[in-house]
Amino acid sequence: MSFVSSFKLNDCLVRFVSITHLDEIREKIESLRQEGLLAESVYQDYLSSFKYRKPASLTRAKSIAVVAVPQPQIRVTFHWQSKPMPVVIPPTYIDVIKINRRLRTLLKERLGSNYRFVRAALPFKYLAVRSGLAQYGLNNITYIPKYGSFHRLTAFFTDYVSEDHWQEPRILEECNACRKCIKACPTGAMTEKRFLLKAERCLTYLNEKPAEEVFPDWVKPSWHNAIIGCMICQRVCPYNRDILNWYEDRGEFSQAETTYLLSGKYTGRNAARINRKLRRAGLDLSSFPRNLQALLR
Ligand code: B12
Repeated sequence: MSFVSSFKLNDCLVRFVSITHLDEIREKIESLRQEGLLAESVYQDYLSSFKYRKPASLTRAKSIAVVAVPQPQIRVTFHWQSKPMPVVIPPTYIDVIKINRRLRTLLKERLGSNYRFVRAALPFKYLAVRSGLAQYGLNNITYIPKYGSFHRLTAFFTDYVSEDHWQEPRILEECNACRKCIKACPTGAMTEKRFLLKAERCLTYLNEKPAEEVFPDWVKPSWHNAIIGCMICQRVCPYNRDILNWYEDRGEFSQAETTYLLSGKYTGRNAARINRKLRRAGLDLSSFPRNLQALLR
């Protein structure tokens, strides 16, 4: 029997690896931790929830389907001091649940409705690169043809049996002679000395924390460039040149709404209403007012 093992679903790319690599993935992450290359706070906040085993709901899982979903930057406009202030939300923050649901439907349509697909909690970049679906950029994120780094990654355990695409991790050839991202990163999260990001210095790590946590003193106000996350290393990347102007507008906030968001006092129906509006743009109240204050200042 021949199996489909690498294909496109609309603009999404799909690749499979065997679940026999789960131990190797865990060992890789754990060894980085033991070598002291992963800050304990980053490990606890993001990596400790990975599950390197078959899900209880799909014990007959055989493969992991890794998927790259192209996504634009999102733009929302805050009206402030009688001026429209457009702000950016990087790719990957929007429509997470909707995308996963849609992908499951598309995968079943493509491979057969008898197969099951259960979302995996695993390190997606590593999976994407090990499957050959994507390549690492020097800025530590992954790149695919045409859409560069503008894609969301996800993965599903499945009982579908595919060819195993496991391979050595690769870095974009274009990165060999380019240091633009390292030079542009203002926080020193990227250095020549190591490939792995110093995540604890990444602006995204700091502005994804709940708003009660103030930015450290070493963060210069002029560095803030997105309402959440950061676009600096992706914006300077020559590989992204052709998609840099790919934006989707997801709403406007009036002067009154902006004033409310800057107030930091959110209760009752007003809070619920504005949170719904924020969610359409991949945001929520948890990073307000800090991130908006930092941008509008
Ligand atoms: C933790 C995390 C963060 C942390 C830490 C980032 C990090 N580098 O780990 C913080 C909060 C800082 C962060 C920031 C961002 N993140 Co993030 N994050 C994650 C998360 C939850 C896990 C990432 C992870 O596995 N880290 C562990 C490290 C060890 O893995 P790794 O980076 O792949 O490291 C490997 C390489 O360094 C490699 N390696 C080491 N040496 C060498 C040498 C060579 C030559 C080679 C080839 C490889 C190599 O080995 C390491 C181990 O495998 C994933 C979601 C998920 N479930 O996977 C999203 C995810 C990685 N993030 C994502 C995004 C978009 C971002 C931001 C761009 C958001 C933004 N715009 O602000 C920034 C980018 C920061 C940056 N330049 O890396 C996307 C990436 C999509 C893409 N195109 O790559 C993901 C996949 C979310 C998603 N569902 O799409 N993130």
